[in-house]
Amino acid sequence: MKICVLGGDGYCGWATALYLSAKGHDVSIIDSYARRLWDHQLGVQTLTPIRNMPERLKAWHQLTGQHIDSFVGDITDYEFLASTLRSVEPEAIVHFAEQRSAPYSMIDREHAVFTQVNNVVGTLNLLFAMREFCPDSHLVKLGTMGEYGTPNIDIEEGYITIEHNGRKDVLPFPKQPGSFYHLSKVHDSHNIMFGCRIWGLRATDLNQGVVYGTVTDEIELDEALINRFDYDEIFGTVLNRFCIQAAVGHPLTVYGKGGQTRGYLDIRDTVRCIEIACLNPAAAGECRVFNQFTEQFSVLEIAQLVQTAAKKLGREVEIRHMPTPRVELEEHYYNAKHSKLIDLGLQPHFLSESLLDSLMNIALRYRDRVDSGVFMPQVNWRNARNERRPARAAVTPAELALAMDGRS
Ligand code: NAD
Ligand code: USQ
Repeated sequence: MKICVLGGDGYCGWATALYLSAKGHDVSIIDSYARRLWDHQLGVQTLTPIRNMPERLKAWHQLTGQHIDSFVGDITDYEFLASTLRSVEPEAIVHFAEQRSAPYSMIDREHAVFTQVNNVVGTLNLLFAMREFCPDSHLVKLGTMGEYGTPNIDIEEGYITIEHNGRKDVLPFPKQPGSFYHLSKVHDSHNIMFGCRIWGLRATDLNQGVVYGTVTDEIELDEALINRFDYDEIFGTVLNRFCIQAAVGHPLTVYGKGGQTRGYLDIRDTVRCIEIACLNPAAAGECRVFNQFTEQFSVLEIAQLVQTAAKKLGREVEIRHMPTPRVELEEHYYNAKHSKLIDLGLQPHFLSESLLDSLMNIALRYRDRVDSGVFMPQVNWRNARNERRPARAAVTPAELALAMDGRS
């Protein structure tokens, strides 16, 4: 298939682009490299030294003979997006290209506004460009489990049957998101549903849980293909953060009681879920929702699993509870359905000790790059304006220029 991966320079997008290319699909990437810029502005960097896009793509071509096209631009720029889609004529469009950090969106007004404009306008532009230039293409959009929040009832896959005053209907599942970022995904979902309804577009909204891991079969082929492994308080997700904290002997930062329960999945399952969605497109006018995760854990359970795995590697690590900087339930009911991707053939990689070992070993390999100053949370949901520590020159201007190179 001809597949366009929006956000293909990012954590999930890069792994997905390589996986789809390895499967023989004709892949092109669209990315503005905005994420590399945000890291630079925040003074943080991925643990792993990711290469710039031209180097990544050259290495992939040399290793496999496969060619991936790259288009550098911002999808909030309609002319750029439309002309790119017109030239690529994709059968499927996988959309990862958003600002995806909840803490980033809660720093202050500017970051909240930026997040919602970037995400909602980008997705809206995409819907209009699809309608105009590739109306039969299938949109595979990354949503998030956090759109649902933590209701005191079972979470369905996108829709719920409701009986009210003797009448019955199937309606979108209620959304109670926990950050301005998660809210941007809810707004996207509504816009996508509307686009399918009025224009007959086809879409799959993948409500993904928290992703962990960094390696896939393709990424493992060569150091030049290395993927992101974020661990800072803004972009690091909890399981990845705990593995790096454990590797360097930092206490595991459990927010509050640690009863916050979420759906999780291995990045190797992310890439497979995307392939499954692409190979089984939604019908014209249909907006499907799949819950994309494989297991649910509380934060404390994850901390305990990491603590045990670290001990087996000879490392004692403390679990430290601290007040949660977020506004979230610290203990709650959680039971989210997630059978639709399994029904279509997903065979999950469940969280294992060997995976935790390998993540900690990656952390040890790059331990010189670990900045322990970015472990503690500084963005508090209750503040309208969070003071963040000044950005440090983690990435030099020369490195940034190199990262951004690719326009030529
Ligand atoms: P990421 O930040 O690593 O990658 C996102 C990529 O999109 C970056 O390369 C960035 O430069 C690009 N981008 C952002 N805005 C853009 C724009 N306007 N135009 C062009 N490019 C733009 O994020 P990720 O972890 O790979 O997440 C990808 C998607 O998956 C996001 O939509 C996120 O909400 C969703 N998701 C991620 C997780 C997770 O745990 N990482 C979990 C659930 C859902
Ligand atoms: N948490 C800790 N300690 C930490 C970091 C986080 O206890 O050091 C807690 C948080 O308070 C939260 C949970 O762990 O309760 C998950 O936090 P997270 O930062 O790993 O994930 P989250 O902010 O929910 O966002 C991530 C991705 C986002 C994606 C989402 C999926 O950054 O793009 O949408 O996971 S979901 O959570 O299902 O909405």
